[in-house]
Amino acid sequence: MTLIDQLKEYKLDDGLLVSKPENIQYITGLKASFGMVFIQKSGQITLITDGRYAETAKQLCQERKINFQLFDTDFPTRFAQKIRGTIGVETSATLGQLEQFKKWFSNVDFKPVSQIVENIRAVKTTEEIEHTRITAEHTDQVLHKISSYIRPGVTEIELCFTLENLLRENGKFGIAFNSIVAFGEHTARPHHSQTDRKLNNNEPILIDCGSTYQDYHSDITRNWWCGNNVDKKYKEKHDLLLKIQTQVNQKCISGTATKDIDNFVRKELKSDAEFFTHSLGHGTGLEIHELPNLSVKSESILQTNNIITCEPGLYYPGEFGIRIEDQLVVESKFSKKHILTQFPKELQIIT
Ligand SMILES: [Mn+2]
Repeated sequence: MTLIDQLKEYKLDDGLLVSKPENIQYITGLKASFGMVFIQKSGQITLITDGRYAETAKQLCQERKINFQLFDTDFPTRFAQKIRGTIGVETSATLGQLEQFKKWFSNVDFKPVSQIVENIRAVKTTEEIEHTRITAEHTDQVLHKISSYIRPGVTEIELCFTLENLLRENGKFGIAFNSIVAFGEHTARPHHSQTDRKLNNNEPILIDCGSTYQDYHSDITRNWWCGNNVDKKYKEKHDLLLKIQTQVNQKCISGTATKDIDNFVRKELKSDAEFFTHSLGHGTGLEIHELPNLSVKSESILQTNNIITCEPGLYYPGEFGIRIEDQLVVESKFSKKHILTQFPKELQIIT
């Protein structure tokens, strides 16, 4: 599936205006706070940006054989007003952006469309998979290192700071998202923000983090226990989740409806299903959350070379929560080597 196929499918005979930064980056290679890409059915692509990015943009356009238009005061008369017809505009554009587009492209009717470029981005190239593999391997190494910082008395904020320094590794990698570091009862909040709460002996720890390499994101969640006396209920629920998560990874093969995979988890959890309070997973790439969605509400079918997370969780308010998250490359058959996150999934006990 190419962009041009997508334009045909969405009946955008006069073209598509792309404004989402990650989509612009995907098509042209340009990372910019301001830009647009105009795509025509003929296959002609035009990158539009202002003077701050012009030099980089021109070079990229030359390499990729796309047209360049400088966004300056003459842009509306020189380029935009010459475009006519019905042009697709991404629903990710803000109302403010749309008002501006209407002023510049005054002879155009805009038709809101969603997920055109995102549908293409969902299937990764060899290079994109390689970038993700590199960043996932790095995050695995960081998790091995962070274990030595998990000790009674450390606060969530301190541990998170150490974690994120390790993830950056002197600038070689970036941070994929605000890392989640939760102790004790805080682990029951799936997206907890770290506090100055100290870790006590015989408490659980949940860490959900990732790094970026060439702007591709890794994402992993693991669980630790500090102390010798692992709570019986906690251990039981961790064992249950581990068993199901391992099984569900094997169901992530091309041709499978993601809602069926999500439903499988809920069925296996039986009476604990009510404590699994979010969807099963998501695609990753230039963004941390992209297509496909793994959810009961999703119509997505897994495709070869999707990169997805598989992250069932159980959350018992006021007590504890557990989430086991792997990131994997979808293929037609399951193999352990398609799992990008190789850090052990078993409960990590720190004594
Ligand atoms: Mn995730």
